[in-house]
Amino acid sequence: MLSSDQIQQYHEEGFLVIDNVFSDDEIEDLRAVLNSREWVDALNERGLQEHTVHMLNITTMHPAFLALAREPKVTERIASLIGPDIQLNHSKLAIKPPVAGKGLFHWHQDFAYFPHTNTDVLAVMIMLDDATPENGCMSVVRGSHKLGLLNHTKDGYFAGACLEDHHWAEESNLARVTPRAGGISIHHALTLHGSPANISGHPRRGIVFQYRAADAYQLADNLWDDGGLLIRGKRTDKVRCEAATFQLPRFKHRDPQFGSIWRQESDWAKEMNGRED
Ligand SMILES: O=C(O)CCC(=O)C(=O)O
Repeated sequence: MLSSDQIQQYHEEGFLVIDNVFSDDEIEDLRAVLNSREWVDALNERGLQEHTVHMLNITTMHPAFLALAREPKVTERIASLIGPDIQLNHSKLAIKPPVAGKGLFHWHQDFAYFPHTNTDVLAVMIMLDDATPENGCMSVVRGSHKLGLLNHTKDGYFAGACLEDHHWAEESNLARVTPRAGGISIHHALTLHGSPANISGHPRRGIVFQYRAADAYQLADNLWDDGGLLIRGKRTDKVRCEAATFQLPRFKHRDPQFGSIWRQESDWAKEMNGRED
């Protein structure tokens, strides 16, 4: 469970850092998975390469990651934030290799990629290495989850990043997110965040689970392989809608990673509407 101070901080600032959630042995076991024959076989089967910065669907690739997504040390904590019935939206291994230019993420809100009917959606990152400014830790804009969904489009298409740079211009509004190995960070899906490339000379490994309240229905983008996986509580088949207007990401080029499963437009209507995407 989270303390009342932690719950208050999440609601006020849009993020939390909690150290010492996992023991050294537990983290060592997770690191060992990444060096195991089973993991290499899982990568080979899918034609993936180890240095992929964001490797999605990891709960489907190894039982250790499935168990981790359901680990009560995480799920009991986030139940204090998004309620008892929790689903996975997606999972990923977030490796920042020490390769020039790799692993930079421009300022964005995760929600812009996969808007839902309500905003009880959050990311948990479990650190397998200490997160530091040198290895490209995230920075967040404190309280930015209260700004609603910001503009992530350029020329009408999804840009993958927010272009309103005044939001992160004021250094005193920013917080570096630096959990140590075994610690976690939690951030609201509307929290504006970004991170630079890794210049530390060593890889930075984190495991990210995007969770959602079971009554948050996804409005756009992909249904990932583990999307909708029941993590805690029950499936209610209820939808809760917040009173807000969300921009759906409209993609200029079809990208196998970022589809648009619920376009709300038939091929015929799309043609009539004069849209080419
Ligand atoms: O890997 C990181 O440090 C940040 C990744 C990120 O910003 C994201 O996945 O939304």
